Amino acid sequence: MNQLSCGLDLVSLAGEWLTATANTNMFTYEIAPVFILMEHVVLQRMRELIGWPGGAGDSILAPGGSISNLYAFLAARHKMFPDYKQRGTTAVRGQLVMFTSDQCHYSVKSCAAVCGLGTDNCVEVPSDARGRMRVDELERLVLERKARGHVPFFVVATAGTTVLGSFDPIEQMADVCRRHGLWLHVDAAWGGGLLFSRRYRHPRLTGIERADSVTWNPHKLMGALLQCSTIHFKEDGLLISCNQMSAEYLFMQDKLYDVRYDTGDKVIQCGRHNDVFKLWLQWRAKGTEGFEQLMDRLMELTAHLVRRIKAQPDKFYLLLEPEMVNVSFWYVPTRLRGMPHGREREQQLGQITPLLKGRMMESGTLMVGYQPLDDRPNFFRNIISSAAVTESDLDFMLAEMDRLGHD
Ligand code: ABU
Repeated sequence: MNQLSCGLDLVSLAGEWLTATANTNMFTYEIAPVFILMEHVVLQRMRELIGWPGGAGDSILAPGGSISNLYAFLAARHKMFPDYKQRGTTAVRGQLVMFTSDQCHYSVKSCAAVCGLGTDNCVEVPSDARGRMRVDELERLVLERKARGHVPFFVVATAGTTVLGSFDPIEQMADVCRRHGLWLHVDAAWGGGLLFSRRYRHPRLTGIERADSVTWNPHKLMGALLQCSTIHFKEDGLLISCNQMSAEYLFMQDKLYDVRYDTGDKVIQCGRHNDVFKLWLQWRAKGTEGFEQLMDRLMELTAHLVRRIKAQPDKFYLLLEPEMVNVSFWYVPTRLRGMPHGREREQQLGQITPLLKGRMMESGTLMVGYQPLDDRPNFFRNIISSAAVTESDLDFMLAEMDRLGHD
């Protein structure tokens, strides 16, 4: 219950074993022909699920969601300033600025730090009480930066925020991006799996097909073994044009085969781990319907936990109705049960939360993540992303928290 990536999918495990046995790199077709073709098939199918007609576009598997977000940043900058690759900062007149919500994953801000913008130029747009970006504020802040002579270029929507599991309003953000000529990236590292679910995809991911790029991590909600992260681009050809260095010892153009199957020059890494086989195998075993059932099941389990929390209002306090499988709550020990809920009680609950987590770890029975957020002191963030979790596990979890924390 502690991290976004939990559990063990046995088919994916089998894929990982075979991957290790083959022990090959993914940078050229000649040393990984079948795996490269699997990447083509799997990534095209994922682009179809995003909603790009016929699965058009281009994608790559990257070492984690943070690097996937970085690839999106680099492609967006390359699209707007194709000379940046050769000329560096002199290719840009004015200060580049990017926008994301104050609930985004920290890797988004890190793009600004590592790519020379500086974190002051990663504008954090305020979110509403449910953790969703306020689009009116996005537009106001874009206009404000433009008025200062800055150059907005990159907007990140989060589809499934790390703490609350909230979804930014992609459709409205896409409208703002269109009005101002900005690249829209959707960080769906966490929430992307819901694209499989006809029941839960909308309204959470409505408008994702309007994005220029999408991060989506199968190692999270879909249960693929770590690591398995993907980045998708609507425009084909951008990845290679942005990142290509044409190393002559590896990416010779006069090879026996169609060298477009050499994927290594699309990325800033050289060596690339085979992260596709376990996902391909898992998808073959489960089918698209199987992934849909998994998503629906995780959401049903979440609803069960929310019902159980609400049924015990003296012991548990739900912070908000979840949009995804993140359930945010406080455990209330006996001595605070008669106290009216307010700032003072929240402060005390915030102090109790890490102590209770410590007791969980010492007893060895469970772990549930916690964190403060904005003006809310430490609260629990329970994650249901393992297919092995059952209703009785969730009932046990609440009972165990009460056993360990009631005093
Ligand atoms: N990359 C986000 C993972 C954070 C978590 O598991 O809580």
